[in-house]
Formats: sequence, C-alpha cells, structure tokens
Amino acid sequence: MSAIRKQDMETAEIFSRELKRQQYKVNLIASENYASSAVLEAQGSIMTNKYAEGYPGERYYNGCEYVDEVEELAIKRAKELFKAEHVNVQPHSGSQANLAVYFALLEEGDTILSMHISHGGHLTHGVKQNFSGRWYKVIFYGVSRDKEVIDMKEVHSLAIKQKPKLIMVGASAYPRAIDFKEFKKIADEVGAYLVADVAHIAGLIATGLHPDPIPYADFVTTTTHKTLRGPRGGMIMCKGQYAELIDKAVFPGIQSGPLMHVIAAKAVAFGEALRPEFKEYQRQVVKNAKHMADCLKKEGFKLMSGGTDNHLVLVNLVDTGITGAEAADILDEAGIIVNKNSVPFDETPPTVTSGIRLGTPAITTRGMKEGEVEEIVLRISKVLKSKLDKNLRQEIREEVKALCEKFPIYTEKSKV
Ligand code: DSN
Repeated sequence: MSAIRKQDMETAEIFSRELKRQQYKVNLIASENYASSAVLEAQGSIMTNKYAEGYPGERYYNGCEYVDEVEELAIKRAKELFKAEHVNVQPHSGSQANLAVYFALLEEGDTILSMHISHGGHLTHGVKQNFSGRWYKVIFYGVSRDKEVIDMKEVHSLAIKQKPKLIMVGASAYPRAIDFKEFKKIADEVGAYLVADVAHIAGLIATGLHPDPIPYADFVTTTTHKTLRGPRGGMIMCKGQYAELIDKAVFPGIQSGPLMHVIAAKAVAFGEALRPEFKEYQRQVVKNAKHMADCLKKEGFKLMSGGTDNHLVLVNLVDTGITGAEAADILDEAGIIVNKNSVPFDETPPTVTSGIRLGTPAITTRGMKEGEVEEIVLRISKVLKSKLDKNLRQEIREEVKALCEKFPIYTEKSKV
C-alpha cells in the first residue's frame, strides 16, 4: 500500500478501514474468501497495462507475447484442475460466463429450465429483471416442500412438457449435493444442452469433494473467487467440440479486452489449487460447514433441508420473529457478517427475506476449525435470541475481535 499512501491518503485511509473490517470481523458470506497475497499481487500488477483482444497467438494487438504465456498457463492449469477438454479464462465474472454460454447457444425467446432464485438459483438463471429473464422464456424448477432438496421429478416433468433448449443446474444458496448425472439424463431425453453453474462449489469439485459435472454438462461456468479462492472473475469449461463456439461468444461476442492482470491472478490461484494443501483446505471447509449445521440445530435453528453437504447452510428464520434483513444487520453490529437470503416458499420480498446464508470458506482460510465454529454459532444464537439487546451485541463484538486476532490475515505469520 506504500505507493497509494504516498500519493493518495484519502483512498489509502479507505483501504486501511476495509483491512481492519476484514481482520476484525468474522466473514460468513458463503461466496467470499481471502485470496492469497500472491493472487493479490498478480491482480494488482503490470499485466493490467496490456490490451489483448483475441486469444493467445491470435491477438488484435502487438506486444502480447507474455500475456499470451500467462493466459496459456492459466488455461493449462485449469484443464489439469478440472480435467476439462476446453477452458476459456476470459469472462470478467460469473454473470459474463453465463451470458457467453446463452449467447453461444440461444436465440431470443428460447426456453431455459432453471432453478428459481428463491430456492437457491442465481440472478443470471432467469430472474425477470436480469438479461436472462428479459431475453429468454424461463421455466423454473425448485425444491420439494418436504425435504427441501431439488425435486428431480419436477425437473423431469417440466423438461418433458416445456422442451427447453437449455437446462441450467447450479445454485447460490443450495446446501446439498447436486446430481449432475441425473440432470444429464433428463437433458438428453429432451435434447437440451446441459449447463452447470458451479460458481459456489468449484473448489469442492476440483478436489473431489462434490460430484463432478465435467463428464455430464456440455458447459460448466464458474467464478474463480469463491471456494476456488482466486481473483474475482469468471471461467467457462466445455467439451472440445464447443471450443470455437464458446471462444467466439466470449470474444468478440460479449467482451472485448480481457483483463490480463486478472487472468494472471487466475493462473496463480489455479497453481495454488493444484497443491495438496488445497484439498486439505476444502476438506476443512466442508467439516466446518457440517459442524456449523449441527451446532445451529442444537441451538434450535431450522435449516433448509436439515443440514449441508457443501460449504454453506441456510438458516430458516420463519418461526423466530426476526427477518433475514434484521438478523444480518444485528449480526453485523456484533462483528459477524452474513447475508439475508430468501428461503424456499418465502413470502417476504428479497429485500427482507426469512433467512440468512452462512458459509465457511473465508473463516477456514484464516485457519478456524470446529472449535471456533462452535464459538461463532453460540454468539450468533445469543444475538438472534436477544434482538433488542444492543449492549450484548457490543460485548460480542469485542469477543469476536479477540477471536479474529488469533487468526490474522495478510501478515508475515498468517495463513493468508
Ligand atoms: N453469487 C452470488 C452470491 O452467491 O453471493 C453473487 O452473485
């Protein structure tokens, strides 16, 4: 930060407040993580200075010999990590990755079958206010009322009835394992493309801790910064037969200049993810999430589907007299960061919601294990059960700060 400090104290002070926030609060946002210092360095590097429209060896600019190397390295490592036939590392984000796949496969008005956002799906899977909901006809499946797991019978019957051109599978707030093989059977039966958006679970898939979509889906999209713990960005993987189609859809279809500093950081992150420690990390992410689910249940909270198979849990607050928005705000006051989230069959709007989503990727990166998870859950429980007690939140905030001090970030000795 020394260059920013020297030149622009106003911005530097904001950075320093954000660093303190990240250091002294417990981050349970399921889609966030702490990227390594090496990833941060690559992302804030000279690679940002280079324009490179096109692909390695076929750019529209001169001087691309080294950014070509770094993009090829990112692709090679991603292929090794996911055993993918073809990889495009240029999408700026997960939304761009999904947009590129739709752009490659669909015409306006074509039908998509996807998971409803209030059951765990994503904005780009067909929400009305998003491009995906405006340009395509979207039919939604969801979870069953009793078990709150994806209702495969419903997926099958909707597919038969609606004959979608594309079936989207993947979620932002779904705590259970997804059966990609079953989705592929249905997609084949109705002649649809199968697209898996694995943004949340990419790190688990890369390390064999979640069923793998690569053998089944025609396209797999992801972000690179959630469980995968890289820089903020997107990526698309597909069968070799679609390589040219998807590359053209990304550039020149929906993007122009790729962010070469982010692609460099993706190369660094994929290198980290190929190391054995990364598998250990993902194992602990899952263990921590399971333990979090058990502790929350012990405290009397109701969880979507009764637990978790992955890195997140969704707490259903319907019977507690507190909304998701209120819960997230008072937990923030107590130093615990979560996000409000709709739960299946929620009757409140998305700005209010009846749930909170909690994830373990970030705390696990800091080195926290089951013992710390238990401490955190006890504090969550106290705060939510005493929503009028402001003093309690102040006390807990100090306790959380003390806990966080034991797991520092971005120092010589810290894990990240
Ligand atoms: N992916 C969303 C989340 O899960 O937080 C943001 O797009």
